[in-house]
Amino acid sequence: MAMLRGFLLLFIIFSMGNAGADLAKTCPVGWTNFGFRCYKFISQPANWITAERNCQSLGANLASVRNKLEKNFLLSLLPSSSTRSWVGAHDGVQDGQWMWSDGTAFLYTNWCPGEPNNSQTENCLEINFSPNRCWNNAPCSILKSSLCVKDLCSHPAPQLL
Ligand SMILES: [Ca+2]
Ligand SMILES: [Ca+2]
Repeated sequence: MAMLRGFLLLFIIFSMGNAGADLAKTCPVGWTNFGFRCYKFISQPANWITAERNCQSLGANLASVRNKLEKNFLLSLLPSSSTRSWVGAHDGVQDGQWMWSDGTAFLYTNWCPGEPNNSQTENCLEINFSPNRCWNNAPCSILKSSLCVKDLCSHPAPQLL
């Protein structure tokens, strides 16, 4: 009976046409789904801008964080509790004005106590800093692992030429 219900559910889903197709969307191989986005941990150490460009080459950006659930999920992607990793926020345009590279509004934060500090020299955001696994601003030139994000339903940009 449970099996029959399962088949029925599948039938209903696939009968929904485009809606069914959307439900069936999955992240590319090597990416992990959370919510409506796909995430990838990049172990190769890089400075912040190189890490962002690398994410862009994969059709993504350095990860933005919108809430506590996403913050915790990103931590779960790190190979150890001491792996400090770049995400997509910087205040390089204007000191103290933090922005996410993917355009997400910078609203949720998880700064460590006393952070962000050294406002002129630390313009990029790393996660998993200190035993509290909170956020730190650090010099963008430091080499770290990184986390990329892209939308589950994103499509390649149309070729203009
Ligand atoms: Ca700064
Ligand atoms: Ca700092």
